[in-house]
Amino acid sequence: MKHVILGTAGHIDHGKTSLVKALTGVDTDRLKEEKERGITIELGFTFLDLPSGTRLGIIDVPGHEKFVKHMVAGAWGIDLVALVIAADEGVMPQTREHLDICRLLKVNRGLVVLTKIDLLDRELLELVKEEVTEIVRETFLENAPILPVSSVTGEGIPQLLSALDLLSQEVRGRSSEGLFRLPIDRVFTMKGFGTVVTGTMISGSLSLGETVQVLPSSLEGKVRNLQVYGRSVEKAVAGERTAVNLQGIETSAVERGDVLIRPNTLRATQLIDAYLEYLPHAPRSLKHRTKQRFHVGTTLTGASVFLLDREELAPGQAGFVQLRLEQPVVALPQDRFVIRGSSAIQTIGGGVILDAHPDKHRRFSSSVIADLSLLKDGTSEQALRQHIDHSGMGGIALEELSNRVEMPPSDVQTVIRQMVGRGDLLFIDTEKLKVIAKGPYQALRGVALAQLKEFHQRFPMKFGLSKEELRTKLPPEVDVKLFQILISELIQSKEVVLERDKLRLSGHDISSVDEKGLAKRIEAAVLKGGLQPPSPKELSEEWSESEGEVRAIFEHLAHEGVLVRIKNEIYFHHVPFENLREELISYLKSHQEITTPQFKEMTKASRKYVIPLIEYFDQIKLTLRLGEKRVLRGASQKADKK
Ligand SMILES: Nc1nc2c(ncn2[C@@H]2O[C@H](COP(=O)(O)OP(=O)(O)OP(=O)(O)O)[C@@H](O)[C@H]2O)c(=O)[nH]1
Ligand SMILES: [Mg+2]
Repeated sequence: MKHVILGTAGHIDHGKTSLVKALTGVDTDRLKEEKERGITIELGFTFLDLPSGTRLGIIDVPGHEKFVKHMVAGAWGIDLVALVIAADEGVMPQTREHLDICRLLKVNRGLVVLTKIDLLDRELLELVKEEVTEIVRETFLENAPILPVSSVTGEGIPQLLSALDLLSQEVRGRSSEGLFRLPIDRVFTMKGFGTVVTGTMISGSLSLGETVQVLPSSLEGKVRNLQVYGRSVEKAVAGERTAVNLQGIETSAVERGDVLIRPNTLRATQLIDAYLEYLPHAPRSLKHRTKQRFHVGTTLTGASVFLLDREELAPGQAGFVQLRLEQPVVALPQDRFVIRGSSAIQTIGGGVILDAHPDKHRRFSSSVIADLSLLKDGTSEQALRQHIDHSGMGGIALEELSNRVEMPPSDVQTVIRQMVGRGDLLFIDTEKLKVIAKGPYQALRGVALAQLKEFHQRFPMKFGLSKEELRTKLPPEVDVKLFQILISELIQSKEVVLERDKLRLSGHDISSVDEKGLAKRIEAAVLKGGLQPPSPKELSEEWSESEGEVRAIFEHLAHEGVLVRIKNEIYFHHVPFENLREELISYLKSHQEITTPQFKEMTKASRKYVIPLIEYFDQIKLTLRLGEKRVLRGASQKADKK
């Protein structure tokens, strides 16, 4: 069954509620105060099945100027409006204001109903029609039908029904593909059931038993019962008036203006970029940074309006603004909003949300304005691309993107995969669908290479730096996964070498920076030392060279295999070391074992070298210590096996 939502609009006492009753038989004024005062205060809800079979949900709004905020909440998300004008009174202030609100909210279909025609002459009716034609000029109601009715006699009601039926055919169904979102317009307790919230489902769908979350409080509950127009259903979809019985959430913890979502699919925001249309009959120019009332969904909060592209906004002008909100709200790009004045309370403007999670902007920045222009006039896909490009070196995940564009997450996914396929993006995390754009990735790569280069320049004698050290030199938003991808890619492309846990540029070569020829001198000195070689400290003191530099070259030479590092301060030249090793092996082969004094005799070195040396042979598993003696490891194993 097709579902279409109709909202009433119009000045106080012009017969909106009576009209709804004439159409449906239901009196939507339920409150005692409403009955006593004969006015509507809260939103009223009912529905009607049209001859074609479409189910028409009806939201009746109050006309009283004090309750315009309720009217905005009611009108947000309607498909059709019935602008109600009492024929005996004609156009009045809230007639215009409600029309403005509908226009700003981009309600784009509706009709005008002239009520109370039983109270006046037909000639006068023509005059009222002229007045109506005047106010709807250049609005979405310009060519809309004008239907004279009497809710008392029933005259004109059948014609109104047909007109509504016809209009309903033109309404496009909402996408149930998008993120589930239900701006709450009523909260109450149902005896034996607990908390019930109602609203018009803006997008997506919801099923019985699902877990839902209330924003901005983030409270979670379960869908215990689900109703659409008073009938229990398994599943409710976008466009339907939905009542959700929530298990696990107190009635007092929810209020009108909250939004029901699936947990963690959307985040509330207090900073919004928007395109604001300032109404031609606003009383004065809108100055930068003034505080106004901001309506979105069923929420109302205070907002400071930062004008991004001009000093002030004159009546009739439009411009880019950044709204800083007093309370967090849930919003998505393409959502419409209304601004009402904070002192003289009247509707002064409204427009479209462009980004619900922007950065704070500098004013008069041409790049900011260019970006916002694209969000305003471009396609969702272009907007998506822009957000990915701007997400910088940290990349951006699907969940965040779903908060930034008006696109079902499944579509976002498709576009991301296409862009990855084309090489425009790189996956950082295929599970979370986190991506980084090519530009920022290249920039990140540049930063990493520059950091390595700088390190080599500062410490020419060091091989390189550890992965962790390099990571601390990159922007903090770069996560572990991205870092791993970057390092592997740099190694694969042979621009960077990973050796002994150190990263270095492949072109970095210590000998090329050793201008003093220290490496040669050290090699000679250590070779000359034979089995009693000088330490880095001794040489640096003897030659008055920097100890760090000398030590780095020792390390380098050890790395190159010229020296053998036995212990911290003890390096042997590989030639005497190899000779010793050969001698030891042949000794053990003929004598089976060797004591430390015998080994000392073999080396002719002092204990300072002898002990570390023999321990080193144990360590490299050439020898095996058995009490005071050493044997060849292989030989002892053979002996064991026997
Ligand atoms: N004679 C006549 N009276 C009507 C008609 N429609 C409404 N009325 C009367 O006008 C008064 C106001 O009607 P409502 O339907 O409450 O007006 P409303 O637009 O809902 O008012 P608010 O919700 O407070 O803005 C009531 O006394 C109705 O009986 C009509 O078609 N003919
Ligand atoms: Mg009413």
